[in-house]
Amino acid sequence: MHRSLNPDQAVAHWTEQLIANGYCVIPGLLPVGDIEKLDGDLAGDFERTPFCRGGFYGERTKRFGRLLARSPQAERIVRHELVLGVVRSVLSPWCDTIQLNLSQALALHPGAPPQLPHRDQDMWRGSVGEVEYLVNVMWPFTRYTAENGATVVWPNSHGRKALDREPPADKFAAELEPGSALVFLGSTLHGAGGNSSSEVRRGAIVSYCLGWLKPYENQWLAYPPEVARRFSPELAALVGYAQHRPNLGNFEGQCPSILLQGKVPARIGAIDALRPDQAELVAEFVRTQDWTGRAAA
Ligand SMILES: O=C(O)CCC(=O)C(=O)O
Ligand SMILES: [Fe+2]
Repeated sequence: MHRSLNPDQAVAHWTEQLIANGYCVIPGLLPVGDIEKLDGDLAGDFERTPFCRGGFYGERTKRFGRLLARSPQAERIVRHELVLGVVRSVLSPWCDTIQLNLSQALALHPGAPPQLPHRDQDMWRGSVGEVEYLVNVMWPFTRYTAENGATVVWPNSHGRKALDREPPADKFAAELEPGSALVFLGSTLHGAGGNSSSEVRRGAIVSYCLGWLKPYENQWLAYPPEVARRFSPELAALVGYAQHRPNLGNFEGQCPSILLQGKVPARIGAIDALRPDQAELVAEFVRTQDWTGRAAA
């Protein structure tokens, strides 16, 4: 049905679903072959990464981040155009630009108990019920079934409902096929299901947040300049080589993407990076300023 939607209509359609219900499952986003390649590139990491420790991550799970440094295929999921369109339309009321919050591969092994139901926005201590801080995207590499621990989602638990003491009664296991994705808000109650099957549930979580927040995964350490230098400008901006106007995340007062060019000057000099409304305010102030205290040239 959605094949008939043009890209803008598709963004509007899925944004509406996401905002109305707190989640949506988008089918057929990528060819299964792309997902298989990504899963294959990460096979050694899935094998050799130790199991997590702690009751939240879960001791029958393995997780590792920095997917963009581990597989060239990771950009396919991180920069998926429809997903980015949806994320931008959900988060743009509160920020100038979005940023990558994390890219994390996750294997849920047989015997993993269900995860604590939680809201990912609780990693920050901002106001609840007024702001959406992040959008999460779960990309399955294997099939996700109720039996192998498909993510459990509480529909309509988002936004102001995050203030309710009791969660809504209804929840469901988001069964997914590779190539599709589960998209949900930072305010939506969810958690990994329990894996009572004999198979490993593998996938990746990619999340995006307001460009002025501290991201969950330290993106500048995950992708230092010598790594980010190989990224497209769009990808580099998504992992933090961009300023969030006004002037946030700068390097020596300029856009940190300056570090991805050839030679970085020893002394750089700061340049305003303001939103248009702020630039106008400042320009007007400077224009009408009657300043006689200037030292003689
Ligand atoms: O593995 C899942 O299905 C969900 C994991 C999750 O929500 C988390 O780790 O924050
Ligand atoms: Fe979560």
